[in-house]
Amino acid sequence: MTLTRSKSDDLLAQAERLMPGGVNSPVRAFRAVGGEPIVISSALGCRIRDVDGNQYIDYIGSWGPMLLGHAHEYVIEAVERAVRSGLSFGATNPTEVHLAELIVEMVPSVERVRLVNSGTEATMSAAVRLARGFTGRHNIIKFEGCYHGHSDCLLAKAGSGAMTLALPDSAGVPPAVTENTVVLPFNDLEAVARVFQEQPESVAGIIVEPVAGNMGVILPRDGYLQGLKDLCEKYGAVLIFDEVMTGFRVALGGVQERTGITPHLTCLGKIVGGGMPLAAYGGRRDIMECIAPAGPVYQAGTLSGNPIATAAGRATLELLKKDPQLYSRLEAQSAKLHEGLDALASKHEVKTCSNRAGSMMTMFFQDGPVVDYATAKASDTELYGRFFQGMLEQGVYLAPSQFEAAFVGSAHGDEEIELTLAAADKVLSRLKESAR
Ligand code: KE4
Repeated sequence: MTLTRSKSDDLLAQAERLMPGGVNSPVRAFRAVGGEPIVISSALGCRIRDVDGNQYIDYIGSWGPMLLGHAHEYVIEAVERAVRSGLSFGATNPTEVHLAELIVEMVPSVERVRLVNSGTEATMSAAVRLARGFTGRHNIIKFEGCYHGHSDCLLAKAGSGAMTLALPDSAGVPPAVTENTVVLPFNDLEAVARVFQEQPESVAGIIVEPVAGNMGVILPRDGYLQGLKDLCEKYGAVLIFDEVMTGFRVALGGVQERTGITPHLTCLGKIVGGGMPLAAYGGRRDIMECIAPAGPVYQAGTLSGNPIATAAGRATLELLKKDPQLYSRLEAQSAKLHEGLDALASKHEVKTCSNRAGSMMTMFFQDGPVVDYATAKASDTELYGRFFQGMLEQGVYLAPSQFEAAFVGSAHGDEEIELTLAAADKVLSRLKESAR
């Protein structure tokens, strides 16, 4: 079934004449899976509709924010009420105070919080500047395959040896900017210990996705997160959990609630803004009190804590708070999808390995196991691209890259899971036939 897509194509042609790649964020261009993206005109619950009227079951959910489904009436009504009182004041407003209160209440490590406008801002301010300002040290450890937004010093790739400092991972980033970034393999605690042993006074902080989502979903090995925390506490470095994707996703209080391992700082985004441009960083009081105007580490933002964005975030967190069974329902639906896809891949003899943390998952097209960037990269990305395109034609919208997560939300009911598995049955059988 080929989708009618003339209106998408016309708009994309116009978009490409106006915006680099026709998009405002690279992954949306479908370069990793081939073909042309679709232009989305509306969304409701777990479904999206494109400008040609095609409808899809959506497993991207705006890359994570739409845990409660698109256009949830409680969130929409909160935003509608807020806009009638003005869009932005550039001053403290009641809603940002209420949202800050909810974040401090829900996220175990957060005693003080600063609201910003994107995950990139949160990690840039927390990971780099605040950890450096608090410790007086310069080096930041990050992990290969983990993505923390596009700030210069975090767009870095491993140098020639584990001990050497990182190289830029994007044009336009001067080598001098990544010289204080150390990039190590994810899930390798020994590699981190060696850096601390070699340079005990140099590391300002470690930033980690406590469950990785940006090389596909990869879970931390047993003991890994606690090991990172122990090393940070032994050597006086700041442990930062980048929970932009996992916060309010894998549990109300994120990975730190699921594991009981609390970092010194946490970055939040996506769900915390309910789909609006809002993110946050927070953590231990003495560290956060270093942030201006309370302390000497500068960070600012015209629209930070904006009354409309905070209305969406507050309404979202209020819904999570008053639905204690939400995460067990999400677990059940996600497990149904996960196990169903695994069974179908086996049935059609397509090699896959699925990793899942709560309602975020990735089906890697390979035998597995997938435990770090190197093993993730061994996946058959061409086969994933064909699976993606086949599912799109069947009305299922997956992440347009093997190295992203799929998200199940509270609006994905039994019907949608069954429709998804029926689509996967057809597509995987075709993949097998064409592989012969
Ligand atoms: P933003 O600046 O895009 O709001 O957040 C950056 C970020 C930080 N930390 C983590 C763990 C993240 O996953 C992200 C952004 N995630 C990507 C999806 N892999 C956003 C999608 C996109 O780049 O368009």
